[in-house]
Amino acid sequence: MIRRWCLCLAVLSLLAFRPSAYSCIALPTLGDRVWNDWNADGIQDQGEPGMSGIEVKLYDSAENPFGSTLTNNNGNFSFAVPADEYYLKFILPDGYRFSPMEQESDSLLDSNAHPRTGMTRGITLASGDSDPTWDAGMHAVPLPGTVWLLGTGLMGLFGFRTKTKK
Ligand SMILES: [Ca+2]
Ligand SMILES: [Ca+2]
Repeated sequence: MIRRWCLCLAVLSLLAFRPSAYSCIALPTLGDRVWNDWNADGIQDQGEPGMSGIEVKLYDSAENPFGSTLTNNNGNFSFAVPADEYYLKFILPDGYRFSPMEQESDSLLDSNAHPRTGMTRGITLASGDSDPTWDAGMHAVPLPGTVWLLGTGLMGLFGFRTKTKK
């Protein structure tokens, strides 16, 4: 019993004189979301879902690769990195385009991927920062024939006769 108390006192003494032994230094973080921008306006509207499994690459201030990750089921991603300047690059899946960037004054809701390259502007992170304003809106490229089908639907709507099997 005495031995156990001695051990506890020894541990507490160490912690008391070395606060760094039990405190963690949190790295700055950045993120936040890739979403399916159904109306292609570059703004996260209510009901537009996140896109999972999208690759997001991180580059350092010299534009060297620094890391990469995939978005989760909600389309979210994040990096915890040392304070510095970084760039993100979002990788488009087949059949998608980027939405227009920075269309909204609310940076939590706008898209930050360049429509041609998928790269963001430089992101400066200082110690203790948490920046969840970096997003990418993507929308499906219409497949060939979509206009034809729409036209067919409109013709039906306006009373054109269609053949049906009896
Ligand atoms: Ca939208
Ligand atoms: Ca944003």
